[in-house]
Amino acid sequence: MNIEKIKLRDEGKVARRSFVKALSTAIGANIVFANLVPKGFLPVALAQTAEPFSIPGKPGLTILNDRPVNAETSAHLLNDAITPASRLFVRNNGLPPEKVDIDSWTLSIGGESVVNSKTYSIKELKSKFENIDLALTLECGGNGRAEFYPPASGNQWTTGAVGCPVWNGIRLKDVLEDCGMKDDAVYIAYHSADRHLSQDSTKDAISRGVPVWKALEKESMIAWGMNGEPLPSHHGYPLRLVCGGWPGSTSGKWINKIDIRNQVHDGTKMTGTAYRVPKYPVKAGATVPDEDMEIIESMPVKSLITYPQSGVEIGVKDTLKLNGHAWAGDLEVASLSVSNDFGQTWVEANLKKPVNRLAWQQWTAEVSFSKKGYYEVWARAVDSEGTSQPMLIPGWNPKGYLNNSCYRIAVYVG
Ligand SMILES: Nc1nc2c(c(=O)[nH]1)N[C@H]1C(S)=C(S)[C@@H](COP(=O)(O)O)O[C@H]1N2
Ligand SMILES: [Mo]
Repeated sequence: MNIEKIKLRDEGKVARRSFVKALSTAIGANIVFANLVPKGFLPVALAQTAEPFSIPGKPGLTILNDRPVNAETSAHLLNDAITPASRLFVRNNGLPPEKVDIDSWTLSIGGESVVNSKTYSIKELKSKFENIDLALTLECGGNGRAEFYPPASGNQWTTGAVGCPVWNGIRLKDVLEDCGMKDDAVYIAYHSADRHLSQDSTKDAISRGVPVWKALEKESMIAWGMNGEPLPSHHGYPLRLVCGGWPGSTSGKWINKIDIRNQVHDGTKMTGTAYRVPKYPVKAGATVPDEDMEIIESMPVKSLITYPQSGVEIGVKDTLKLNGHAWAGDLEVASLSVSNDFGQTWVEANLKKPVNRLAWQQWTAEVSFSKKGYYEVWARAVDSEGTSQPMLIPGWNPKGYLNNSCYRIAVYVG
């Protein structure tokens, strides 16, 4: 099913009524609130065309690219509160290091604003600094990109470039303080052992970072483990950063150097349209001047329905039990609501507190239906500052970042 074609056809050529009729036929059920479906809005039953392949250690993940390796996870496979390694999305910009020797691996701290440059072995990092375990949400800045129109180049992530494992490691802060930071320090930059796709050794695959204030938060980590096991090779073995709530690209994998910088880091994928968005809303398809773009920091509020799987069938008298996760970048999620009538009415879900700051939160809800037919259940989270997920695609931007529109599942009642 070519989603783009359906959207285009709907935009003008085909009368609205026949569009809804065609959709009902394609779904094989009556769309109960068909008159409420916004123009160009595709019922989720048709939008789901994921074809699962498999990669070692990642059964059921959907592969978007094999060079570099990129794979995402269907929502129903993300049902665990703590994401197992086997179900965490993979986002590689280059070619991961092939032969890694954990005993000889080192992490050097340098840069213009370091007081004492130091180099640590992993053994030293483990013994010298307090070991911590934190559940931290990791989401790719491009998660949801597939829904933007005009389309943005890059991996066509749907909703599965997110997860929340428990990371095992130390505080980045402790290591930075052990070396000392000069007063003019503004940014932390990572350098890694993966190679640029071109294999040109003078180029980095990616080299990003975070402002000093984020690096010094007690949840910003240097991790060697995930869920009590050494990091899997795809996820940065033997050492990575984890900056929970920020674009996944700030969580450098295979790191061997951290620079304390006296300026905003200008490494690969820090400039231009990479991980940057317009400072103000722009028209879809617009060309945005470079000086009007800004670096993405905290990710926006978002949620998933991880049970049941989209397409579930139930009886008219049945109550549908739902559950999922919600997260809000640097903030906490304050509430989550579900709707079965395209957002006309909402029912508040039971929402748990995060196990620790910057971990996604679990929710449960119950929904019932009065008539048979095709329904959609939508979930909408609101963060602690009162900002809600939008129901439709939010602000278009050149690289298709930050799509946090409501997640929805198809439900057949009959
Ligand atoms: N060295 C290095 N670090 C990296 C990347 C990479 O390609 N190379 N990809 C980044 C991006 S864009 C994301 S979204 C996360 C993905 O982490 P994961 O593959 O462990 O899920 O890692 C980030 N860290
Ligand atoms: Mo990413």
